[in-house]
Order: sequence, then structure tokens, then C-alpha cells
Amino acid sequence: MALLSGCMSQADTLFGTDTHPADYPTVRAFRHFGDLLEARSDGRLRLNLFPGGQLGAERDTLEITIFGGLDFNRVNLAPLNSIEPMTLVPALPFLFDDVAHMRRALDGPVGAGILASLAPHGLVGLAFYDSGARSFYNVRKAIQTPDDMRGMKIRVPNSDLYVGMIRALGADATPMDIGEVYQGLVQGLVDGAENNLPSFETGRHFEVARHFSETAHVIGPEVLLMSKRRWDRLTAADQSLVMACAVESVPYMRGLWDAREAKARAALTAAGVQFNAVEREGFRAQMRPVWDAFITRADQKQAVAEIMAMGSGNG
Ligand code: GTR
Repeated sequence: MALLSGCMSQADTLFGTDTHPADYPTVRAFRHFGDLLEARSDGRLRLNLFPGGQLGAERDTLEITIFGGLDFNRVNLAPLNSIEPMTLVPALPFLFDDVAHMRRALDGPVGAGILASLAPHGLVGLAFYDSGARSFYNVRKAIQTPDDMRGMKIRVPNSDLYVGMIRALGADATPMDIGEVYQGLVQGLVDGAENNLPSFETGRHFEVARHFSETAHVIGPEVLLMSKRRWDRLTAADQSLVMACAVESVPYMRGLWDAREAKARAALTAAGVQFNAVEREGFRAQMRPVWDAFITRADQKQAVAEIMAMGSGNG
């Protein structure tokens, strides 16, 4: 039987997951990647994608991917922070000037180095996807300065860096999966959270947290991953194909992302969410100590320096 299946070029189904629902830009780009892969492999490699957090919390599906129970996963860098220190770099607060700076830096050798750093942990980093900028939102009031956050309970992803950022502002950090945030806000477990506009909208967090304060403190990307166990079983030609299809899905994703962000802002404004500008310099200064706390290795420092050199100089 093994001999038979080895001889036949039958379709191979590859399983993937993404925490967001089917129409979210990361999921649509992931599907596009799968379509490219299927077409270019003449139907041999097929993606079966499970969106919407159906398979569990991001941190759990990540572990399953590492152990080879899932072939692909799309996650944010945050749950990778405790696994690989290089992933802390693009998640630093106020590192990138804007999304264009992030795209420029991560499309080059620094980005390639960060993706490559995942291999010893059982993950192949295929490509970075956009995630816009993360800002604070809460149920109480417009946040204008770091002082306004004192004592607030803020949900963060499962990452010590994010916990550090919130503590640096004098607020309390509560790590939890994004799937639990809506209930957490409703039940008062947390006063607020921080994320990009499409996540704030998709998770319906805006129904409870009516103030969105535009700190844009993290412009950390998403990442498309493959389980290294599965990757190692692909032929070299199929590995190149997987990589090429992932890279090709990036510009598609960026187009979707920009459109979705604009759409989310319009919908949230129409739904009565109160947006406000903040004193960004105050947040930058107060969050800055996390750079020294989390960027301790020479390779991390080198990557930070290279990224800053590609910005406008005020990172
Ligand atoms: C979103 C990201 C998710 C998840 C989430 C979170 O922006 O797309 O993958 O990491 O943030 O805050 O948990």
C-alpha cells in the first residue's frame, strides 16, 4: 500500500488554521496562497483551511503546528515572542514609523533573518502579513496620556513583552486569547485591550469598548508559518513552490489589508465609536524601557539598528 501510494501522484491535503473569520484579510490571503499552491502543483498540494479559531487559541494551535499536527498556521508575532527572541524585534513599541517602514524593513534581509530564526523551533517562516497598527480601546474614557491608563486592566496577547508594555504605563496586564476578549470586556474582567481596527471590529469589541485612542504603539506583523516536520518531508522543488506561493500572496494581502482598514474605520465611526488622538511622545517615552529589557542579544540589537536605519530617524 505504501509502495502504491508512493508511486501515485495523488493529492496531498495540507491543513492550516487562522484565528480570524473567513472574510478577514489574513484568511483570504491564506486561501489565495492555497489556491496558488494547488494550481501550480497541478492539484497535488491542497490546502484545507480552518479559520475562525475553530481549532483553538493561537498559542495552542502554534504548539500543534510545531509538533506537526497542523501543516500551516497564520499567527501574530506575539505568541512567538516566548519561543524565539528575534520575534520580539518587530513587536517593539514605536519601532516602525509607519506601516510603509515595516513593509520596507521586513521585505529585506532583516525580515528574512527573523523568519529564518524560527526553524530551530520547528517552524518555517514563509512570509509576513500586515497587521496595521495596534492602539488602545476601553470601556471607560478617552485615553490621552499614559496617566489616563493608570490602574486600568488591559488585555494583552500571551507575550511578556506586551505585559511589560502595559506595566510600563502603570496599567495592569491580563494575558488572554483574543477569542475571550469580548466576554472579558462584557464581564468587566478587563477595562480594555489593544489591537488594530479590523480585529477591534471583527471581534465586536467595539460594542462594549466605545473609546479608541490612537496610540499606534505597535506595528507588529502577522506571520504565515509551516510546520518544519511537514516541510522536511516535501521535495526541494515543492519547498520552493510553497515559498514562492507564500511570497506571492503578500502583495495580495496588503491590498486587502488597506481596504479592510479603511472599511473598518468607516463602519466603526458609523457605529458611534469615539476615536481620539493621543500624546504619542508620552507613550513612546514611557514604553521605551521595554526595549532594554527585551532586546539583550547582539543579533536582536543588530536587527533593531538596521530597522531604525531604514526609517525616518525617530524610531
Ligand atoms: C490580531 C492578530 C491575531 C491575534 C490578535 C491578538 O491583530 O491578527 O492573530 O494575535 O491580534 O491580539 O491576540
